Amino acid sequence: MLDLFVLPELEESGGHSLCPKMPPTLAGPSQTDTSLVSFRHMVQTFKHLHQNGRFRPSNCQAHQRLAVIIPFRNRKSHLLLLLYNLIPFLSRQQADVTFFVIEQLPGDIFNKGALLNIGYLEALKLGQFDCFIFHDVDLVPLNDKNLYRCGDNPRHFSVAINKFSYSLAYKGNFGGVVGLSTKQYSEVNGNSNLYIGWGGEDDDLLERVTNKGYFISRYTAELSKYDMVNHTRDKGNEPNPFRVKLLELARVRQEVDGLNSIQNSIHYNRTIKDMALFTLITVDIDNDR
Ligand code: UDH
Repeated sequence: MLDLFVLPELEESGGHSLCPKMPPTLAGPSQTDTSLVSFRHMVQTFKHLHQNGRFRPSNCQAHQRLAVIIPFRNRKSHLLLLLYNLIPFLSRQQADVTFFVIEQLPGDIFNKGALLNIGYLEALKLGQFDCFIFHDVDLVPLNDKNLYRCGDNPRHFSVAINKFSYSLAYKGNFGGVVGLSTKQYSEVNGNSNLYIGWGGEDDDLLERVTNKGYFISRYTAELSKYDMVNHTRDKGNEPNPFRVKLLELARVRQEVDGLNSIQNSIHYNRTIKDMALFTLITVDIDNDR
């Protein structure tokens, strides 16, 4: 049955004209809304928006079709908080957005790079997207002028996180929340599938992006503020001892490790479920294929 699950067809403009480049509905700086909500409450709250996690403006056509890809395991409270804040944030941005939560089942070590690749590949089987936003579950944006859109170069959105005193964690940081057009992500061959456990996959992606001649776009720190939810290190995502060695050969591996090799480098089964606010892709990964 699962393979019959397809997102509702994208009607093109539906007679609407393009939304303004700068949405008039933006509010600027905000604080994280920490109200404790359930999924049921959220589905009620946002019921005027579309099904299957697809939201779009009612009176104009968005500039881009966004897929937000959220890597996930055992962080339900973070996911609730993120969606409760991100849905209104993106509505104010007049975004056309579909959320995909890519959940790795317990068992093997967390493999964030592979989850992002699976999210990208599965999303494109279900719908058409111009722009992919890869979004850690624990980062809540604090200024809706931080426009979630793709451009000529990949964009790093989460520049100024409270945990790092609202400045870049380190020069060359390309983790947390990043956006690449569908074409850019394909061109860089996605993420590496080989970073098993915490660390390194984001630095590897930066190598891939710069190796293809792109540079990283960033808005100002003022616009790019985020709250990171406090958490301890997750079981099953311990630091990867091989991450530095892997990174040294990032550019050498780029053409043979990524979107084009996922079937060969890991073994995975996936199931897909419509959760109303988002599409849940559950993945059982065996890293030692
Ligand atoms: N993630 C999960 N579940 C996991 C591991 C990772 O959902 O078990 C996802 C989630 O989207 C998270 C992202 O992967 O936001 C990145 O993982 P992370 O939050 O562990 O990475 P980060 O570098 O934190 O943000 C590292 C551990 C910090 C320990 C701090 C102790 N003081």
